[in-house]
Amino acid sequence: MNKLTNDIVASKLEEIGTLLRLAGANEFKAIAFDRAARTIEGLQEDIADIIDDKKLTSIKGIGKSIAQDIYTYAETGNIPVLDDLKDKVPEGLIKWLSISGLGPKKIYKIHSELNITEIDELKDKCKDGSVASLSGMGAKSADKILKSIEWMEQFSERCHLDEAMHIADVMVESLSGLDGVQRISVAGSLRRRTETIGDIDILIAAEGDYINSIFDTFTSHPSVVEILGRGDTKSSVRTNEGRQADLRIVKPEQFPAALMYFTGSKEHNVVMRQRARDRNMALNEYGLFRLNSEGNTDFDSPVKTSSEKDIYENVGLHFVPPELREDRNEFNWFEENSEVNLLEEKDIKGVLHAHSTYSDGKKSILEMAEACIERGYEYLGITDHSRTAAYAGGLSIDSLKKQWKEIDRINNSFQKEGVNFTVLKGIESDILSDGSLDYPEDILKEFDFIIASVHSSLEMPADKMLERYKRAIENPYTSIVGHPTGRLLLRRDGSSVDINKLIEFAVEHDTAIEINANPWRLDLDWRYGLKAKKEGLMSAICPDAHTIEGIDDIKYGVAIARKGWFEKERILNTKSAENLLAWFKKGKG
Ligand code: DGT
Ligand code: CA
Ligand code: CA
Ligand code: ZN
Repeated sequence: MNKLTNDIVASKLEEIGTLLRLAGANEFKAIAFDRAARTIEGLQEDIADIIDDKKLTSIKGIGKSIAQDIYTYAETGNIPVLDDLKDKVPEGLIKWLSISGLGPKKIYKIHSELNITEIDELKDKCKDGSVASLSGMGAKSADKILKSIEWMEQFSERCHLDEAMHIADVMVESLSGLDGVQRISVAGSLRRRTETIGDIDILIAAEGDYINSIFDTFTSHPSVVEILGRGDTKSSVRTNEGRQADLRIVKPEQFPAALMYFTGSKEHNVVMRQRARDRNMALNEYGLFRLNSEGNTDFDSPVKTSSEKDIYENVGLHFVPPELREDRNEFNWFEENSEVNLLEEKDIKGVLHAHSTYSDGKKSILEMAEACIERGYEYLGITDHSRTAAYAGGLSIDSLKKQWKEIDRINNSFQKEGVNFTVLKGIESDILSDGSLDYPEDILKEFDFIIASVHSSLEMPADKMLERYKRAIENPYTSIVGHPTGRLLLRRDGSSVDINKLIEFAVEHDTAIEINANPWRLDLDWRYGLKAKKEGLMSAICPDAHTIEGIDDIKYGVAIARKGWFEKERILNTKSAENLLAWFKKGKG
């Protein structure tokens, strides 16, 4: 089996603790496993070495029996007590753990006294008063459980990036001006800008009496419908959108380490802790500390750090932007390089991929253009749907010609008024099943640029889909491939086309692949960023706007581009209109 790490062993022990409670075992027994898990997680030494030396019982908090479990695990890859528990605890009960406010002890009580295992049964028993009548429960608890289940069913557990960013903005806005708030930041997956978000994490540095009043403001915020927990350092709430938000408050001197810890990712943190250990230091959520002569964390000997940058420098790295903290290539890169010239929102000069009332957009070309001007952009590439996309009002050749005339008129009047703005003639052409584009060549050659997208037969086999894309990319009139997988996040998977091959082929043919900035798509996926960087893939941040507000989705696209290591230079719509048109022409040459 793979080498045991401290984190793996700790998580197994934690699982045993939880399952013991679900099985109704003695609470002290469960606590012993929790404590052992926490001890091992915080250990400076590698558990594998301690196992080799047979020294587990010399660690405080690890008794003979748990030590034996770990030795068995190291030898066989199994822990009998865990396997027994998995057999014993009904699978339905495990799902109850995701009902907020319902811990394993209560779950066992309800399960054993009412003899139920499924969430649906639990719902019924909450409604008919059975849960309320159990000792220690009451009507209020039953109600709370019912409400949590309803939340769970109404909303998926994760949400889109735009929703999370919006909730966090509102919260941070209401907290940042409070007395005693010395520093504030979002953390977690939101700060790392992953495409979907589980819960929202906010971190504040504050001291003394301020802490309580900051938590008061947080838990009584108008958007809060339920307080999930309130402690001395952490409070959790549910917002009226059905989302969970966690606020943690730490001492100002702990803020940099806490921010790093709660930003994650877990994988990034694991490597950071190891790098600290390799340099005779210990890194945890409280700070960076020296080790004492026994090799343990010396909490009296902190390494002074006033920012995340300081912590990174202490472990031999330049500052790693939060978006890149996924344990992909960041450690290699930031050992050598002080930065990546990551794309920024202000670099975006124009809008590509927008729909108008000619197809399924809600606004006219002029209205969309004026909204772009208001936002400081220099051009708008209109890309309505092509004729095969009848369901989306795809354009016949006649409508196209009408549209081109209208665009010419708009551009002329801008020029006359001295407005530095250009509407580009584009199309989002369907890629037909055989890979061809949706108009004859004499029409295709008239566009300034073409986005080629798959909207039908997404489920065709991967190799056929790749061939289909290859035909489209080979077509000299294709400038940009649209939303390459066609996925809708949290709703449906996209096609199974081999994105690595698609990237290679696109680069070979001077074709870009868009980052569709709609928060339901965010497609190209950022996980292909390193491949794209290696090949030199060009991309564009495309809002796929159907409304004026849709234009502002560009910010999510920029977030994902940063997460995918895209520099400004590889994003087409950072170019001036003139340079952009020249790039589009190059592909046709
Ligand atoms: P999410 O909420 O599922 O979208 O993802 P995150 O990354 O926000 O995860 P969350 O909210 O559970 O925790 C926030 C951060 O806290 C996470 O990115 C890393 C850190 N963290 C939480 N639990 C652990 C842990 O058990 N070990 C380590 N090393 N870090 C943790
Ligand atoms: Ca989170
Ligand atoms: Ca959290
Ligand atoms: Zn499309």
